[in-house]
Amino acid sequence: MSQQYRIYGAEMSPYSVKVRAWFRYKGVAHRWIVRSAERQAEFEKYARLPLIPLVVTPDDEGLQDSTPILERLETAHPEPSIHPDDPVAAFVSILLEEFADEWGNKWMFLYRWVREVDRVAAGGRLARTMLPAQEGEEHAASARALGERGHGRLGFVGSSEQTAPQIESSFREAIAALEPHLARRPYLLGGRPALADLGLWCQLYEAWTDPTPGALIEGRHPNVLDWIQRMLWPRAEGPFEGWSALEPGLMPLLEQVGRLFLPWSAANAAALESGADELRVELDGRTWTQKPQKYHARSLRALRAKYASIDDRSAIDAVLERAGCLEELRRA
Ligand SMILES: N[C@@H](CCC(=O)N[C@@H](CS)C(=O)NCC(=O)O)C(=O)O
Repeated sequence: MSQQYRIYGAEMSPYSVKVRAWFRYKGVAHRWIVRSAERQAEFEKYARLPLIPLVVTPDDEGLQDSTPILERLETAHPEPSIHPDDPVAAFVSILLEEFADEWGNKWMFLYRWVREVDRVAAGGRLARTMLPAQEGEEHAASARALGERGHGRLGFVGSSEQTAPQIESSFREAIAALEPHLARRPYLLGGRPALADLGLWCQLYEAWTDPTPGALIEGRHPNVLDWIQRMLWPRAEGPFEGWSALEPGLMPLLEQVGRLFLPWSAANAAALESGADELRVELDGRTWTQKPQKYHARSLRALRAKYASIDDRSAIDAVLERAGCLEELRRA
């Protein structure tokens, strides 16, 4: 038995750096192990699924899937909490994490693989991580193959020629909304990082490492850039703020949740339920079609269960109503 947690992950994997940022914030001892071909046997000993991150506890238990990993770790190491006491801010933080994991991931994945400049850069970095012994022509060939593989997988996140403009405008809108909000506070909910920071940051951090979205962030969003760098080693600089101080800055993001993410996620779940092999939904006046994905339906159920378990929903309901999020969350 080792005293430390182990994280099998990669710098280019948003959910891996999300979990690592939690460990760094909490000061919980951990070893970061880059998942590569050389570590495959060790990885498979603990992993149920071929996905990173994989966290191995000091008791040698393997954990996967970043949201349940964080829930489990937070129970074991509750201080300082990543959940604010203010019940409205606490649920908004959970909602923004879900939005980031399931929708913000589309930003990151689309920008990484759709254009040649980003695909070349990401393919090269990924080849170095996964196949570190390769050099020269061999490395170049792997980089190309990984770039093509990424490009070929764009459909899994619902990205297509039809949906790409909407995904890209959603990204630009999100960073534009974050910029003034983060000019006034170091983290999304005030003086310390919350679950929402971990979720949203990891997608934007990854986007920032790719040339096209990196330029969009760096060119006009200096406060978002500072936050991206701050979140690599997050620390408590002050208390969380109450919801009333946060609402003006976070409302534009919540409105995106209500306008794009929740209707999309609900349509995905409905398509799976009816056995349809295509989901088709009008999002903000544009048609979106893709192959439905089981994973998102499961996490939407978990989100609705968290909403339903809140005892007194009067304050949160007023906010969710204003943001256009209430109806979809209430559905059983
Ligand atoms: N929902 C999971 C997602 C994990 C995930 O999708 N990991 C990706 C990298 S970020 C992966 O391991 N992909 C394997 C592959 O691309 O082969 C989580 O939150 O941890």
